[in-house]
Amino acid sequence: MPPKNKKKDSEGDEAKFMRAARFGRVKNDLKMGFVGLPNVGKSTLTNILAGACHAEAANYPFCTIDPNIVQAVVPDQKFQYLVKTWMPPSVVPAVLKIVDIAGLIRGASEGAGLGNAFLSHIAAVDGIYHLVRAFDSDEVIHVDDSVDPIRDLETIQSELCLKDKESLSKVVEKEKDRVRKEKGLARSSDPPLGEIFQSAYDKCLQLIESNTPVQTYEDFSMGEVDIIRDFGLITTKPQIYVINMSKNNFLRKGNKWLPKIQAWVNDHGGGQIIPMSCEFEQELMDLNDDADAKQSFIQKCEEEVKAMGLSGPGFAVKSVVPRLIRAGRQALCLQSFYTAGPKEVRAWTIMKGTLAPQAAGVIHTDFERGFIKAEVANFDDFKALHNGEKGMAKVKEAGKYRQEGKSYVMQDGDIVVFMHNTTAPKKK
Ligand SMILES: Nc1nc2c(ncn2[C@@H]2O[C@H](COP(=O)(O)OP(=O)(O)OP(=O)(O)O)[C@@H](O)[C@H]2O)c(=O)[nH]1
Ligand SMILES: [Mg+2]
Repeated sequence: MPPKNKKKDSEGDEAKFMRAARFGRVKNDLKMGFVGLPNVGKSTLTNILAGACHAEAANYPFCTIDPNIVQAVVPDQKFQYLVKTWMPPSVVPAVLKIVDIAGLIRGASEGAGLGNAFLSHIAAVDGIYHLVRAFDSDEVIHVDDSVDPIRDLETIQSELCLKDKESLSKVVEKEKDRVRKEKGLARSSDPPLGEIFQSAYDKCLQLIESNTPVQTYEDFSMGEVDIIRDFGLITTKPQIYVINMSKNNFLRKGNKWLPKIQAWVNDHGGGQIIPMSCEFEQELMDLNDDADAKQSFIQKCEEEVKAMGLSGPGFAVKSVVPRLIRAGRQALCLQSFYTAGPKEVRAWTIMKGTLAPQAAGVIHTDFERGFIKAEVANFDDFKALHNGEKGMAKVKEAGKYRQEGKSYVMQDGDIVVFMHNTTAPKKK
């Protein structure tokens, strides 16, 4: 049995994602990666998310041999509002980097299929979209011959956990060597390890042996987190379960596997589940250049939903792509701030909790080095006050234009001008 989490019912999604990020890298260009069996739709969905045909998609296992990185534009109404306000010649939205990793199969952790190479590709991403096939199709071969998402979830999760088990055993041997050297003990001795190291190791091993991602465990101490961060485990990465259903199932918001998938995820530490349909999204995307055809496609889908006797806001026919991109960004704890002016409106990506000087450094390292202050307007204040003007005059009049210093923690959607001293000395 894995160690049990203490109950934290009141906790929102935000706090959960922040916790998942405790093991991650602190960077602004973090990547999500698609993980799953061959032929579950990873390349198809990567293409859809990128809005262009960057990755290959074919009915052939192992068609993706090199990891293929795409950039998905982050849907953002605040950004769109600023663009409409300023109408500048240059518009730069935030993007989420997504890696299309080739399919894993049973035994990958021991090198089966294109095994270990793919696992190293997974190690190189910061968060995982775990894509599971729940659609039937005689035309699309399933590597294990039948559609069974629970078996598939088990297969992939076991491979990730087996790989982590291997990493853990290397880590513990290395630590023992270090302690032996430190204490001048013989190579054959089995030295006791530090208390925090041992408890971190024991908890991780218990989780991994029960096929539960380490990331889902909530009650590690800060000391344990610091140690686990150096273990290099795959399952410390935040994971979102994406369920690829048929178009029909997607429209009726039901699939016989979904309750079982939900139960399986709950039994394995919990996590966000996003049901979607590549078939639906692909048909919709193919009509991107023809607004009328797109509208009539949606109408036709809505009629199908009605004909099934289903109605209400839960059955609205709309793309899940924006939600997928937002969820990926949220899982990586990324957020945007904006710079807006007559020449350019731009969204910049930072991690939650970033301080003003480091945010300035995302624009240019000189801005961080010579940081003086940030002039900040909250997006909602700007929208409520600017009265159609392309500038901050009205926001200033209302006393809502703030001067913030070095210790200011950037908030999602800040509109910022950084003041900096260009003659500040370079760091040695
Ligand atoms: N019917 C149906 N076919 C799909 C769906 N999603 C993907 N496919 C088809 O399944 C085949 C494999 O899709 P890919 O996106 O290449 O699969 P993959 O997961 O990237 O596979 P590997 O790269 O081999 O690991 C293609 O022929 C797709 O058109 C779906 O939702 N419904
Ligand atoms: Mg592929």
